[in-house]
Amino acid sequence: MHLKSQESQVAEKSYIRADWQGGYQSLTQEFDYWIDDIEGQIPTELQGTLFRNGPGLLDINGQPLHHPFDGDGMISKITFINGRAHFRNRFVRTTGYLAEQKAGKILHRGTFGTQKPGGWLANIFDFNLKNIANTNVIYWGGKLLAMWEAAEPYRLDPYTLETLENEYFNGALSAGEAFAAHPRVENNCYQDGGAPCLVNFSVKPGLSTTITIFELNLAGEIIRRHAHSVPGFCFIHDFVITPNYCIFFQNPVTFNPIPFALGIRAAGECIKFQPNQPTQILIIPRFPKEGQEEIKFLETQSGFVFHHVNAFEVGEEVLIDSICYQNLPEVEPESDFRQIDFEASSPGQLWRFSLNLKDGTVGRELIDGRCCEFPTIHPANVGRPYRYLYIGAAHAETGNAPLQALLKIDLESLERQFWSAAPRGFVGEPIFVPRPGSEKEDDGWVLALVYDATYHRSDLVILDASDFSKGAIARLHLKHHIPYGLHGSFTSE
Ligand code: 3ON
Ligand code: FE
Repeated sequence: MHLKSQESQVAEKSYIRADWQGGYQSLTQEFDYWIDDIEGQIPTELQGTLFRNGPGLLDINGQPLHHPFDGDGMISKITFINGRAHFRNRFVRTTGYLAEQKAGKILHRGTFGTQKPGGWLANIFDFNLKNIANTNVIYWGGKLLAMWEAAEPYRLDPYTLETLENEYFNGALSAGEAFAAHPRVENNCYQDGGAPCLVNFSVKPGLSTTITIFELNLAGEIIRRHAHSVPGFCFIHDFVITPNYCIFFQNPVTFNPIPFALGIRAAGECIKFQPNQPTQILIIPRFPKEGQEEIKFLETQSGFVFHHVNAFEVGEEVLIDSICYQNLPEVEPESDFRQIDFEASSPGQLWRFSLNLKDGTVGRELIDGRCCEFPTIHPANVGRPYRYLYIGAAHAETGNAPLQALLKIDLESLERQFWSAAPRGFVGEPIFVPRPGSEKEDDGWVLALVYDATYHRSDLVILDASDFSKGAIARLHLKHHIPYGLHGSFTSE
C-alpha cells in the first residue's frame, strides 16, 4: 500500500532526473549550418537574429565544474531569413577559456565553487575570477557584446561570432571594471528626445557597495554615468528602470570572505541568506535634480530576487514585477548540482511590489505561485505600463521543478495560457519578438530553446504569442543539444 502510493507519486512527476541531467552535458563542437529539419512553418515575417548565451562547457577536459554558472560562455545564433533559419555557435575566446583549453585542465577558480585541483593549498589567496562572459548577449550600437556581471564585456563579430576584444566604450570603462549582464533598453527616453537608450549598471561589493549606472545612446557610447555608495554587501544580478528611476533589490545576504581567501570555498559559496532581515529596495533617480535625495531606501519582506520582469510609474507609485524566492540556498562545496533536490528549495514565484514614493510603504502581492524563471515582455514596454508577460515555468502548478513549460500571463484579466514540453522537454528563457508593424501588445512570437531528452538535442520552438493553444507553430530541430543557457536577445537588424 505504502509502496503503491510512492509509485504513483513518482509517476505524477512531469520529468525524470536523468532526462533533465542530459541538458547539462558540455557541447564542445562549434557548428555552422542551415536548419533543415523543421516541423511546421517559420513565419516569413519573422526576420532577424536570436542570440543566446550560456555555459557551453560543464567540464574542462573531463574535470567537472562545480556549478553551471561557472561554465565558459558559448554564443548561439539563429538567423531567420525569408522563412529559413541558419544556426551557428561559438565559444567566447576569453583569456581564461583559451588558457584552459590549451592546458587541458582547470586553471581558475570559478565564482560558484569550481576550484583549481589540488585542494585549498592550490586556491589560497587566489582572488582572480575568470571572466567567463556566459550570462547575456546583446547587439547594441553596432556591437555584439557577451556579458558577465563581474567584469567587462567581450565584443564579438555579429556574423561569425569570432571573439574580437574586450569592450571599454571608448575608455569609459576601465580594465577589469564590471558591467552587469542585465541591460534594459528604454524604447523612448524623454531625456534624449525620445531616442532609445540602454541602461545598465555595475556592482562593486565590499563592506559598502558601489553601484554605478551607465546609460548608452544608440551609437553605443556611454552618455550618462553616476556612482552611488550603498551600505553593506550587495549581490544584485538584475534591476529595473522606469522613465525616472533605476531600482535595485538589495537581497538580505551577508558575505564572509575568509573561507574564500583561504581557498576553502568559492566566493559564491560564502554568501549567506538572512531570512530574518528585510530586503532593501534602492531607488536611484536616473537624472538627478538639484536637491533631490541621491537614493531612496524602502523595505520589504525577506526574499531573494535574481530577475525582475518590468517596472512602471503610476503617479506617486512604482510597480515592480519580480521573480522572488523565499530564500537563497547556499551553494555547498561537497554537492553535485546534477543531484539537487528540487523539492528541498523554494520555487521562484511571480510577485508584484508596489512602492509608494510618498509615504515609503511597500505592498506586495503574489501574481502566480507556479515555479517560474526567465521573464520576457514586449520590448517597447520596458519601464512602461504593460499587459502581457511570458515566462519559463514548471509543468506542475505547485512545487519546485525544472522549467518545462512556457506561461503567458495577462496582467489585466489574469488569464493564463500555457504550453508544456513535458515530460521529456526542458525550456530555456523565452524571448518575445513583435510582429513587424503590429499594434497589439501580444501580436508576435515567443521563441525558446527546448532541450529534448528523447533525442538528446535542442529545438528552437516558435509559439504564436497571441494564442499558445495552437501549440508550436514551428519546431526547428538542431543537429545537437545546447546546454541549458542563461539569457539572450533578438535583433531585427
Ligand atoms: O564576491 C562577490 C559575490 C559574487 C557572487 C562579488 C562577485 C560580483 C564576484 C560575485 C559574482 C557574481 C556573479 C558572477 C554572478 C553570476 C550569475 C550568473 C552567471 C547567473 C545567474 C543566474 C540566475 C538564475 C535565476 C538562473 C536560473 C536558471 C535556471 C532556472 C535553470 O536553467
Ligand atoms: Fe540573469
